[in-house]
Amino acid sequence: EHQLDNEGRPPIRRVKLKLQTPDQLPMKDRSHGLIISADVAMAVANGSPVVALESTIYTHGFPYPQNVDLALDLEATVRTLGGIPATIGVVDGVIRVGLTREEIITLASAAGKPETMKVSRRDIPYIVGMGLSGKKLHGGTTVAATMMIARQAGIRVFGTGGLGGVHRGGQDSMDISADLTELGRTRVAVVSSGCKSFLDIPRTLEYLETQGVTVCTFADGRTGEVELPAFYSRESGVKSPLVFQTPQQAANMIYAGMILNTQSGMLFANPIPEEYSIPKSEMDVAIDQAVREAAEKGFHGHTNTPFILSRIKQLTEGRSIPANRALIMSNVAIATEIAIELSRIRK
Ligand code: PSU
Ligand code: MN
Repeated sequence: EHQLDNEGRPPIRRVKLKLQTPDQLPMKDRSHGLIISADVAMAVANGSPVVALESTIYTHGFPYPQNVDLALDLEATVRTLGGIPATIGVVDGVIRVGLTREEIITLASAAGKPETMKVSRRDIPYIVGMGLSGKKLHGGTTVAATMMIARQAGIRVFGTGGLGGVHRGGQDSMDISADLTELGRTRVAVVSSGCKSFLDIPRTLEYLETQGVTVCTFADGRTGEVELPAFYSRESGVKSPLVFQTPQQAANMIYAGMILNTQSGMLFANPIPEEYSIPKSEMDVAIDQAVREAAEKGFHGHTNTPFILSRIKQLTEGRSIPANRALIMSNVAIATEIAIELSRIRK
């Protein structure tokens, strides 16, 4: 009874499956949890160069009101260079892509309040679900959460300061940032200054390699061995696995990931501008002291990083704040150039 095809095989039966995946939820349901600004939605639809920006640096990094200045300066940098900024964060329990000036001020002025959340991937269902339940919280999104949301919004390039990593002693504590697994599973290109050297940089690179993440440092004309930058320092003592010389090369790597349909993220490391860099030897002294004090005083788990960061800030006598600002500005500028090149390649 079967009708066989030319090669004697039974015909393929086409079954219509009715799946209820989140993507197929009616728009009205989706807009409860995630709102994309008209600017950004239009730019993504047109293939214009959009740059995602995170917000944990405003809620849990810089104090108010410097965080507002920084947020607005970063957006202005993207615009001046010809891109469209998309600052991502959670305001009143709703994820927003392309925060308005008012929303940026709302979020930034919630910095330091105990109810303001640092939102990583794991926290997204909580903060949005609680919002739907009537408890409307504000939250700054980490690199991991910002990547995940950027991907859903169709944004491919993201500029930030530093990345989370494997903490020193992470082989025992298992304190490994969700930023690293996110880079393994979410196809967004992140421009950062590498990761901070109070983390375990060699193990962070090993972990990223296992996760299949392309890690490539901007050499900007330098030849010979190029090290992965370590946030405040241009050098880390650890060789960068790969190197690129122009934003166009980075854009072509992103494009290659698209046409080959790889699902992994990429990390483009951009060293801090020379004039703001703090030499590794100097940073090592401050970091070793801060890490030692943290152990002596019993700062473990989630209290470890805040303690170390504030001690480093004191020990570097405030040089770390302008350095932090300068490196983020530089990363966001390169991210914009990469987004512009990508937009050209795709047209
Ligand atoms: N590194 C910094 N400053 C920061 C962060 C990292 O120098 O503010 C933030 C970023 O948002 C990053 C997050 O994604 O911390 C990582 O946190 P955790 O290690 O808890 O995943
Ligand atoms: Mn952690």
